[in-house]
Amino acid sequence: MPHFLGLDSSTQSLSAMILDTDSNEIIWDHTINYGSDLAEFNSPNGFLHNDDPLVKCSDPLMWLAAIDRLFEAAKTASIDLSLIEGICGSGQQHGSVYLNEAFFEGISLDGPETLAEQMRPCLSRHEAPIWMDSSTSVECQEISTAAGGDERLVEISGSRAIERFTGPQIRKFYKNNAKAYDDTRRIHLVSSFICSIMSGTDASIDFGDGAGMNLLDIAEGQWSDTLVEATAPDLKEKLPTVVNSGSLVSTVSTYFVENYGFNSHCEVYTFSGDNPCSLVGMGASTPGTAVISMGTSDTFFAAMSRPVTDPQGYGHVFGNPAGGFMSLIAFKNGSLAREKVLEKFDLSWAQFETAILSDTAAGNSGNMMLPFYEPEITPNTQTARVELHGDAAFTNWENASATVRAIVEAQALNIKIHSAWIGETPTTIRVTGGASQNDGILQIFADVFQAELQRLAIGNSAALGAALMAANANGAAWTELIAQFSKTDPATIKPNPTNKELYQEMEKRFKQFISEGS
Ligand code: XUL
Repeated sequence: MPHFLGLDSSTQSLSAMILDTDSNEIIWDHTINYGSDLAEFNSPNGFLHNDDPLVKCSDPLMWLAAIDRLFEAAKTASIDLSLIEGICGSGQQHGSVYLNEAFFEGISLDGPETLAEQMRPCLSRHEAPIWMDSSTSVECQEISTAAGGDERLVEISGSRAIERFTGPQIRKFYKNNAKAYDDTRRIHLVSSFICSIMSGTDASIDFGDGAGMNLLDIAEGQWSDTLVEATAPDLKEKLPTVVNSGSLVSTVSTYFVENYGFNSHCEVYTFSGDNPCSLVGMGASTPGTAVISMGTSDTFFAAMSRPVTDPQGYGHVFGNPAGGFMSLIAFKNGSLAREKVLEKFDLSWAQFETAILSDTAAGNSGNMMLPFYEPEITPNTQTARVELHGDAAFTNWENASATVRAIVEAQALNIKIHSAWIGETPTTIRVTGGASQNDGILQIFADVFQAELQRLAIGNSAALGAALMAANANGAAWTELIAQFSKTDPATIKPNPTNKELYQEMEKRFKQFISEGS
């Protein structure tokens, strides 16, 4: 009975999923929440308070304390970790960990102390900037200028310079703290840092997560000299090597054998980012099926048969852990904006659903909204833009049901418009995240995209994807793994073909509203 472990070190928690590929069962699915389980790190939402709202950093020692806490919980639950044959993992993308010379010895983890205690002296920077940080606009500009412009950056790395991406974050650290930058000998992503810990070695970065750094030449699969030089001096020697996701790193660190009973033969494979892992876990690693993740922010991602880039510069190209490439587009105004409408009219989620399914019809009688409660990243609006266009009751905020439909129609149209550059219209969309439980929201997305919407039967697609990557690296075939574990809920949402033209017309009007105010 071979067991495989997938870890997901995400913004707010660390999760583990253990699969048995003989019985096709999930043996253990457990989460350590940073805010509630590790309150001593003062990070209720996974990051440290900063007076500057643009700055978002986490304590990397908290991520390590969570690993010890997780395997303690496995012991308590009598989970036999010696049955695990392979480990892979997922990390929140873009975040970076800065390590000094001591790291190369310290990573063997042969001391008696906890992971956090052993790694503390190896940090050259005590905070790790994470993907929520958007304080690097100046550095993005500088990198873009030095590298020959945004178009060139997109051509090389698959993305223009993006505030949350690792390269601009590294440049900011180098500019603000040259001495600590100089003392830094290794810069890891969250994924490659946690992989280093699990393997007790200085692990590589994979193409999936590496592409979210503004440093990788995605066609060559190598760090780009142009981008590395445009970012910070002597950076290349501080970066790990870059390899395929799921490559063999080594056997598990003796720390886990001695403290938690792992088998010394258990293998560790190169980790990836949470979105690439989720692509696999959602069973969407081949083109034709896209994924929309409806969380705090919404993301759209899909496997690509060839690496097309977004001419408008909003979308990104990352490596697909199952081979080839994937697209990813992030939209800041997801659940956050939907909740604003809910609160404004004091509705429950059940009423929100009824407003769509029973009280209003496709097209919303001509009423439309611009739904950007926070400055949006796709499209780039420098300020919040909430605008109502339509009849008097609607524009005076007197029609709750029409406003509910308006925000969801606007979000669906916005995602459709800004994912069109991928050029592969999905016939099936798999949905995940809190809002994907709402049939009203899903019906609008099905109609706008004219695609069938499916929910995954298992939550936490990133940890699942990581466990599947471990099983695949150990020899199991993708098709079988996905058929066994990435099962969808039989209740799918089908598009209504009579709404197709209506939404095509709305798409044109929506584009016009966006461009009018910008
Ligand atoms: C993707 C992104 C987020 C993080 C957090 O570009 O920034 O989805 O990976 O999970």
